Amino acid sequence: MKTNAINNWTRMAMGIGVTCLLSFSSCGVAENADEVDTETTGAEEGAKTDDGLFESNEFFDRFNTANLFEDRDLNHDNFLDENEFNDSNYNMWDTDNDGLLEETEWNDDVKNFGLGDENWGSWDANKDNQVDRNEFNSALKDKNYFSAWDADRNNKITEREYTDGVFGLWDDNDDGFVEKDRYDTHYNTYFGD
Ligand SMILES: [Ca+2]
Ligand SMILES: [Ca+2]
Ligand SMILES: [Ca+2]
Ligand SMILES: [Ca+2]
Repeated sequence: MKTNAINNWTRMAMGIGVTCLLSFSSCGVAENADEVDTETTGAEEGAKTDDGLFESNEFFDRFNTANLFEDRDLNHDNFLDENEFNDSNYNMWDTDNDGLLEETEWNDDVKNFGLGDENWGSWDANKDNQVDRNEFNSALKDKNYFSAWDADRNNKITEREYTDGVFGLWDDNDDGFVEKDRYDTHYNTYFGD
């Protein structure tokens, strides 16, 4: 009896497996498996959300799902070169999207992107009260800013290097977590719609 029962289960499992191969839509097991995965992830995220803490993987996943790296990688080679990196940073730092970087935006940006003690006057080289793209690029170059993000020093920034870089800057005390309020504020300011 026992053996028969096992055989029956084996046949059933194989039957389901064949159904799975033939049609994903009719595959209850695969759907359930997906649901389990999602639920597990959701539970983990829920726990972190309840704790009010976010970690770098969650930021990577969110960034990746929203195709934000693709938006920045203009030549679609899966890396950001220095021009792509600088251009996208300029757009991001221009939080009111008027095409110019003003001192009020810049004050927050230098803090939020790891450049704390900076002098506006030295960035706005021609003193017209805006930092244009050329001024921005030369300021970043002076600080070797691109290299600091390029963790493996191959002159190209991967999506992971990029999101870990951003997350690291938001994680003030380097404990691998960012508080929900802080995370949401930064995310919406710089990566929101
Ligand atoms: Ca690229
Ligand atoms: Ca602006
Ligand atoms: Ca200027
Ligand atoms: Ca790299």
